[in-house]
Parts: sequence; structure tokens; C-alpha cells
Amino acid sequence: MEGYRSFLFFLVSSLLFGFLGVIFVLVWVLYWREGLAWNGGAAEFNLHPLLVITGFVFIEGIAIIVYRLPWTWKCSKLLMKCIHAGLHLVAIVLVIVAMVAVFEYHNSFKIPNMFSLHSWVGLTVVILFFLQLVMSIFVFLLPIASDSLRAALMPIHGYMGLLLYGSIIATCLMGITEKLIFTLKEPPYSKLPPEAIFVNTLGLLIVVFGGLVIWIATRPAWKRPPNYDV
Ligand code: ASC
Repeated sequence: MEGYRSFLFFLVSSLLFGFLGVIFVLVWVLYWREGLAWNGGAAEFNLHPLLVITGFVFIEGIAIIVYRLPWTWKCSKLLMKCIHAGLHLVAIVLVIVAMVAVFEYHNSFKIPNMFSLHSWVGLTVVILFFLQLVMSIFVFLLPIASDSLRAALMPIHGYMGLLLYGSIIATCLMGITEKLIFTLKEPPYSKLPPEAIFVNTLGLLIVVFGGLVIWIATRPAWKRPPNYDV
């Protein structure tokens, strides 16, 4: 593989930032917030950031770059497609649970649903992600579509995947920001208490992780070589 050491550097860095992001969101909800529970309360809301960042940022990031891992190039293309699709599936299931958690929390406290830009972009991304997943299973995974249809849709698949991933990162930043504005009162967010610094850092970790994933995914030299496509 051309640039193997550089690939390893980006891979290890991305995993480090990704792990740190998941650890930070866990520490946020367990240490600064109300913990985790399925009880209709604030602890149920906390599952929302935890599951979205774990599923839609971290696991989804791995799903995007899984073909780039040179150790997998000996595996059959079909197996890799199943892993790629399977990780997307795990991600969307976690995000659906995360959305149920937030609606239940809102409804039990009579907080309005779907008013914020975070919720508009977020729901749009989830619907488009689901459509992309179903469409891609029919086009690329099942032996139904012709090669010419696959070739025609491949650039759209890759573009939509990265567009949605970038939008996921943006949606997380909006969600984190609005949560801090809503919950930090004494002292307020504008006074930058320790929780705000910690959670702003979580946002930065997510941006760097997303940036590294998109960099790895878009290096032509790091693509799975076509001669391995069996
Ligand atoms: C697939 C597959 C590829 C692409 C190619 C079209 O399903 O395995 O390598 O689509 O056939 O670009």
C-alpha cells in the first residue's frame, strides 16, 4: 500500500479522537448530568447524546473507512460489504433508540418537539441515511442490480455518505450547543463553567474525528485495490 505509514498515523489518530469523544460524552452525562436510565426523565434524555455520538459518529466513522483497512483486502468483497452495511445498521438502530429517548423525555416534561434547527437537520439526516441504506442494500449488496447501474450510482453513494456524515457532525455540534444553553444556568454558558469547557472540547473531538475519517475515505491511494474484488 502506498503511504502505509501515513495511513497508520491517520487511522490511529482517528481512533484516538473517536474513543476520546465517546469517553467525553460518557463522562459528561455520568459526572455533570443526571446519569443514564430509561425512566422518561433527564437520565433518559442523556442516552440521546451518548447513543448518537457512539452510533452515528464513532461506529458510522468506522463503517465509512472499513474498506480502507489493508488487512481486510484479502477478505471477500461480499464480506466487506456485509460489515460496511452491518455497521451502518448498528448505527441507525442506536440513533433510532436515541430519538425515541428524546421524544419520550420531551413528552413527559411537555417540552415541544421538532422546533430547533438541530432537530430539523437531525431528522432529515436520519431519514436520508435510512433511504441511502435501503437503496444501497438493493443496489450494491444484493445480486440484483446491473454493473452499469452500480457504476452510475457509486459516486452518488459515496458523495451522499460523506455529505450525511458531515451533516451528522454539524447536527451534533448544534445539539451540544443548545443543550449547554438550555441547561447551564448558574453560572450560565456565557460564563464558561468547567462543564462548558469540557463539552466544547467534546465538540472539537468530534470535528477532528470526522475530519480524519473524511480524509482517510477520500485518499485515492488508500482505496481497496480493484484486483482484490472477488
Ligand atoms: C459494487 C461493487 C463495486 C462497485 C462497481 C461499480 O457493488 O462491488 O466495486 O459497485 O461495480 O462502481
